[in-house]
This record gives sequence, C-alpha cells and structure tokens, in this order.
Amino acid sequence: MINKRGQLINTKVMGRLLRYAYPHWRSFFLVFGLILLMTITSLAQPRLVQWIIDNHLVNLSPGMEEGAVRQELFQIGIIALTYLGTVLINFGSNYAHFWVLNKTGQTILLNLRQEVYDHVMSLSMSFFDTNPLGNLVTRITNDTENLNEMFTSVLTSLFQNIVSIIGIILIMLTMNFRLGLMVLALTPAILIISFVFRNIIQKVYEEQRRILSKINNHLSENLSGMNVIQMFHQEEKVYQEFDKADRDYLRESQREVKYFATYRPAVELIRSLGIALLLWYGGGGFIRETITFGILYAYIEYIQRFFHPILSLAETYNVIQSALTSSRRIFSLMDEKRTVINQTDPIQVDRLMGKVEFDHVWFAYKGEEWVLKDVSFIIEPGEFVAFVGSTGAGKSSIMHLISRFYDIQRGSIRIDGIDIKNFDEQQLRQAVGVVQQDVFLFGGTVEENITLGREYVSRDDAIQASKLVNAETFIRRLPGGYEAPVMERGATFSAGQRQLLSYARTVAADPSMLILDEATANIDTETELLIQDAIIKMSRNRTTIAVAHRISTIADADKIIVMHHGEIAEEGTKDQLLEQDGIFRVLYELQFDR
Ligand code: TTP
Ligand code: MG
Repeated sequence: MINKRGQLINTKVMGRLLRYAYPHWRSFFLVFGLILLMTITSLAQPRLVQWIIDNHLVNLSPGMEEGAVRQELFQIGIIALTYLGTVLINFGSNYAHFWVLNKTGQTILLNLRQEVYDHVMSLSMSFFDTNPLGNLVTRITNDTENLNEMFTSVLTSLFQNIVSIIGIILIMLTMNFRLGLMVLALTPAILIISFVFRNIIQKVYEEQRRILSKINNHLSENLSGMNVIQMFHQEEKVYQEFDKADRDYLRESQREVKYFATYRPAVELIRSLGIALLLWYGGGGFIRETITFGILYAYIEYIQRFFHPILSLAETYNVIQSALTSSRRIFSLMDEKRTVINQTDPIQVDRLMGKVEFDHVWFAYKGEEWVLKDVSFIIEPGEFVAFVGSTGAGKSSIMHLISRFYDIQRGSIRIDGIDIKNFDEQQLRQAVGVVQQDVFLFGGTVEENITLGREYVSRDDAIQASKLVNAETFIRRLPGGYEAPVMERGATFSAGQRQLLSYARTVAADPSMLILDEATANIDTETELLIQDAIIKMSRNRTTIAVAHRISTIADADKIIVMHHGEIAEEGTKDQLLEQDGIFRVLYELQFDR
C-alpha cells in the first residue's frame, strides 16, 4: 500500500521520469494514436459480427427468393470485408506501435545509462570506498532496464487498458443497459482478488530483488578475487555461499509461480461465472425476445475482452512498483554529490614548480578515525623526498591527499604556495604524476595502457617515456611491441614489468611532481636495477615524493620522513636519521640484516 508520504515521493519520482520521456513526446503521441486505433478496431469486431447475425443471418430462411438471398449475402460480404479491414488495421497499428515504442524506450534508456555512468565516474573516491561494486553494476544495468519497462510497457499499457475498459463499458451499456450492468457487477470481485494478489506478489518481488542484488555482489566480488579464492582453497566455501543465495532465489521464484498458479484460475473462474450468468439471464431474454442472439454473442466476446485489461492493470501495478524502486535507486545515485568539489573559478598556472607543503593536516577516511594527525612538512621544488614507516602508518594516504582524492578535515595542503582546493582538479592531477602501489592495467594494447587515451599524450610521448623508464626493451620483445594486447588487469605481465609500464604511463604526461608509491612485491635484482635507474631518471628536474620500502630507493633522497601511527616521527637525511638512533635506524638495520 502506498501511504501519503510514499505517494508524494512517487509523484516526485514519476515527474522526474517523465522529464526523460518529454523530449520524445512526438513518438509517444504517435504511439497513443496507434493504440487508440488498435483499441477501436479491436472493439468494433464483435459489434460487426453482431450486426451480421441480427440484421442479415436472421433474415435468411430456406424458402427465400433467389434475389433477396443474393442481396443479403452481398451485404454480409461487405461487413465481412470491413471486419477483415479492422483485423489488418489492428495488426498494422500493433506492429507500428510496438516498434516506435521500443525504439523510443531504448533511446531514453541509452541516455539515462550514459548519464548515470558519467555521474558515477565523476564521484569522489570516498564514494567508491563505501559502495559495493556489485550494487553499482546492478544499478547501471538492471535498474535502468527496469525503467525501460516503465516507458514502454507501463505508460502505454495503462493507456491501452483504460481506453479498452471505458470503450467496452460504453459499448455494453449502450447495447443493452441491464446486461451491461450485470457484467459490471462482477468487476469488484476481480478487483478485490487482484488487489490482494498484487500485495502478496509485491513482497515476493521485493525479496527476489534483494536476493538478486546479493547474488550480483557475490559474483562480482568473488570473480575479481578468483586467484585468492583458488590460492587459499576457498572454492568450496564460496560455492556454498553462492549456492545458498541461489537456492533462496529459487525458493522465491517458486513462491511467485505458486501465487500466479492460484490467481489465474481464480480469475478464470469469475470469468466463466460471468458467462454462465450472461447465458442464463440473456438466454431468458432471448426467449422473451428482448435480447437478440447477436447481442448475446457480442456480450460473451466483450466479457472476454473486458477481463484482460483489468488483469493487466493489476499486473501493471507491479511493474510500476518495481520501476519506481529502480528509479529511486538510480536517482539517489545521480543525486550523490561529489565530496571533493571543484572550484568555480580555479587558479590557472602554466606549469607548477612543485613545492609541496602540508600545514597541520588532520585527515580521516571516515568520522574521527584519524589516519593523519597534525602532519606538517615542506618539500622544495625538485627535491627527492622519501616516506618510510611501518604498514598502516599513513604513507599512501599522504600520497592520495596530494592529488586531492580526498579532502582533509583540518589544516591545509599547498602546492607552490596555493591551497590545492583552489586548483582545477584536472590540472592538479595532470601536474601530479602518481605511480600507485597496485598497478592497474586495463584490457587493450600496451600503448593504450601508457597513453590512457589522454589527448595530451601522443604515441611519441609514450615511446619516449618507455625509453626513459627502461620499459622499451621488454616492450619491443613482446609480440606486436606497443600493439601487444594487455589482458584485463595485466595478468600476463610480471610485477616488475607492470611497475615499469606504470612508470611510463605516469611520466608520459610530463608531470611537475612525481609520486611513487612503491610496491612491496619482491622483484628480481636485474629488474630492481632497471627500476632504480628509471626512478633516478624520472626524478630529474621534478619534485619526487616516494614511499619507499627498499633502502636502495632512499639512499640518495634529499630528505627522509618517517611516519609512525599517522604522525611524523623523524625527519632528515639518511645519515642524520641513522645518527639519531630512532625508528629509522631500526628499520634500516632490519633490512640490512636480512
Ligand atoms: P595507508 O595510508 O594506506 O598506510 P600505508 O601506506 O602507510 O601502509 P602500507 O605500507 O601498508 O602501504 O593507511 C593508513 C590507514 O588508513 C590504515 O589504517 C588504513 C586506512 N585506510 C582507509 O581507511 N581507507 C583507505 O582507502 C586507505 C588507503 C587506508
Ligand atoms: Mg601504502
């Protein structure tokens, strides 16, 4: 049941949906016209037959004159042709309306899906941290598909059914008022049954949707983590979980079938009851000659056609509910605001020098769980600064903040003396080249993975960058070289190769600042030397901030900052820190004692 509040929200959602349909009003207009034509031709048919029976067939009798018979048959022929005409027009308008409608629906859907996807892409990282991937996939695919139902089946079947019902009632009442009233008297029974049914079935549908979303989440999560599952022999457990959700779904589907299996025969029963009543009452009328045989026939036909739109209206209600739920979910997704907001009037700089300042920065991913506590440091243009510290100390978080993936809660972060909130986000991210801890390769070619389709990165830039970071040699050796295919997630590349590719990707855009969040993965000595050399070449003439796990990366740093539990514990050159005899010295000795 819809309460007052629900209804209010529904009309709001409806209004918003209609805004998507509005640009296509001509198509919808055409569709409504075609539906009107369909309904009229369909409703005219029993009336034509009735006409033949009552006005012509009854006139035919065995002893009739040849001329009169021919005259009647001629008339019947004309009506029969008209009947054929209604069948053809009905067929034609049905076909045309279906075609126009689905084309329009799919166009609306395409736009909507693109809009949703565009919006999701624009959202800040914190959104993706808190929303399961499977839900997003469901919303962009299933939920938009549900909406299509709204525009195609619902909008038009509502119209079609209401027109049919009104048409049939009018025809029945005008043909014979009392018979008409009698048929109408059955309507409440049908309505009550349908109403009860749709309430029950709606709950079933809701449960089905919930389970389906669970299945989707399960699939997307576990398929992407397949290597971990197999490595730790979790197949059985994962399968059990999936199996359970799948069985739940089966159970709900069976429930749906069960209710439908009761509902349909119940309706059929009422329909037969109606026809029996009609034959009893109408038959009496026929004998008393108040009702003609043709009218009786036409009524039976109209009863059949009367039930269909009523039932269909009840089912439409379900589709509307499901579509409204989907639209509410889609709209709430579209209403998600970016948490990181771009300046309306951002500062434009030709090229950043690369001075980075953290000024009493406090930061938490959520609530008051501080990941960074009062962190302050200054990195001069062109310097090479290394961050070290135990896992979870907040090193990667600092890197995220420099390219403003998240906004900080307190303090400020400045680049070249300007608060990063005042830069254009795009420009900032272009100026800050980030090599992330986990390298993500996309399906495509090697070249595409380096240029990433950025219009300011040419093929030549990609090749130059690969040379600079020592990736050229191994790329040339690949079958196809720069055109070599990359599997989704780069499964066919070694950790070292992936690392080098991501270096090439980052320096190809010639950023003023370079952020290296070093992978902890162990890499063979030869590749390690290549990486070492690549880092030195990349860091020339640019501010470089590296999260380092290997002492080799740190050795030549201008400054080392030691993080501990979200705070800066020590700061200085390697030699200064070693002298201090603090955390760094411990970390250093741990690595060299291996
Ligand atoms: P990180 O900044 O990722 O810690 P780190 O880079 O120093 O660690 P590692 O050497 O292992 O790479 O995390 C700091 C804290 O922030 C940690 O408690 C986890 C938390 N965190 C989130 O809550 N959400 C996130 O997206 C990230 C990256 C971290
Ligand atoms: Mg990290």
